[in-house]
Amino acid sequence: MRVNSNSKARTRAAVGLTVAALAAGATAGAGPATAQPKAAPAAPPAADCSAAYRVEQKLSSGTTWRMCWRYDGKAGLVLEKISYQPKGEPKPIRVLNSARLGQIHVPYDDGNVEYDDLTGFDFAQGLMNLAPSECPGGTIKTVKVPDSWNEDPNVKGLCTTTRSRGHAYRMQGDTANKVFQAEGKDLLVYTVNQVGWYEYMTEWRFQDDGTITMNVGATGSLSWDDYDAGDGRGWPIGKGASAAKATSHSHNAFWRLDFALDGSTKNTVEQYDSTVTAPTRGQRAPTTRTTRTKVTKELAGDSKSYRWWRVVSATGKNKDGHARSYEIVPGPTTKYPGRSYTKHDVYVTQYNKCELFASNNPGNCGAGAGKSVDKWVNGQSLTHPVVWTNIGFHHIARDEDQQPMPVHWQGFSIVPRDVTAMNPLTPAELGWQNGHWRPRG
Ligand SMILES: [Cu+2]
Repeated sequence: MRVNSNSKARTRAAVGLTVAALAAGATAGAGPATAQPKAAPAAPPAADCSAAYRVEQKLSSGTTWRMCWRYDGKAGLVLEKISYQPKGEPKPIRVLNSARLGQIHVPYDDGNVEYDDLTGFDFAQGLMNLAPSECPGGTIKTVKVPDSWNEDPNVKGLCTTTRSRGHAYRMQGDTANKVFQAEGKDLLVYTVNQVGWYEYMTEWRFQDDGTITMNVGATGSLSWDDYDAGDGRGWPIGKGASAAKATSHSHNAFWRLDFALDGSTKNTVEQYDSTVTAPTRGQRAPTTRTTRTKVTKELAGDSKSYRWWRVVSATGKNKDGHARSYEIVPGPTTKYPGRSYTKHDVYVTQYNKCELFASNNPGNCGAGAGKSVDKWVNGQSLTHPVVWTNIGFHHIARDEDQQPMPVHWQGFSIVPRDVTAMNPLTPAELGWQNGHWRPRG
């Protein structure tokens, strides 16, 4: 996108037309698609929402993901009551109450403009119709867009499908004369939202091993209004040395995760740091020592080498008796130091239903509460932690960005740590190899 205020109206009009044209071409009267009823009949309903708003997928490797979805007039797709049930677990394990984008903040390098796409630029209203070929093997659900620009607010805009991700594991068995290997399967849930010239793909990937990966992909076109930046603030993308220069900019994407491990929001947060020291006398190699710090108060955290965080269940333990947890694994990021709310990689705030967007939050969360996530980190004790992640991408355009612009991705994962007592995809023959073991016979 990226339009100055003069051209905003023009751009928005073009967007509206596109959506209307597509909506007109969509099948009339197509109701919401039903969820894929693949769960084992004995499984209790984990997601208490009506069928139209339920996503339930049993992957071929035996893992079932369940969740509810809704569509927010600013955040777009919101996934709720997300649970994970690998084979061998008697009931679904709740992971998250709510998972959603928390903002996409886009400042331009020339200092002329910056956008809060979710709360300031109608991200949600830009939901795009998806062609069946964009959701191979899956189901496209109809989404009613709040405050739609179109006469018909219904958009065939939510794809749920499955995808292979290559090896889940491989092991040359010493105890059996065979190779143990399996292909990993993912449930994918995604939408495409047009904002000005850009199209953002919001993708949620639920792996059969319990990992959840959330990514924003930016595609569409470079803004047609920003082709004049020299002085190291842009990159030539047309013919020759005097070509138009596309202005560089950042996409700072935030996610907001409201954890509810084992159904309880009283989770705790821990930070781990490791220190490597040179060998002392008599040691052959450097030593590495890892320490845990309990995060009991709100946090503005900085990623660094040898540092990680996890959210720990208040109640649930796996069959080994270890507390269930999910580890936060950030993807590559370029942290933008230009705004107070982009200065840190991870924020943990005490739950407040008004605190929904990392910047330009529309709600008034109380006197002096401020409009951005950094302001909400003010020393409260954490009894119901909400995790915010900030993943930045500095986009210096290149010739290949025309045309269309290839998708550039940014995101992170949450990875189970001790949610199950073993690899949830362990084949039955290896189920005894938990902890200290040695080959039998
Ligand atoms: Cu960009």
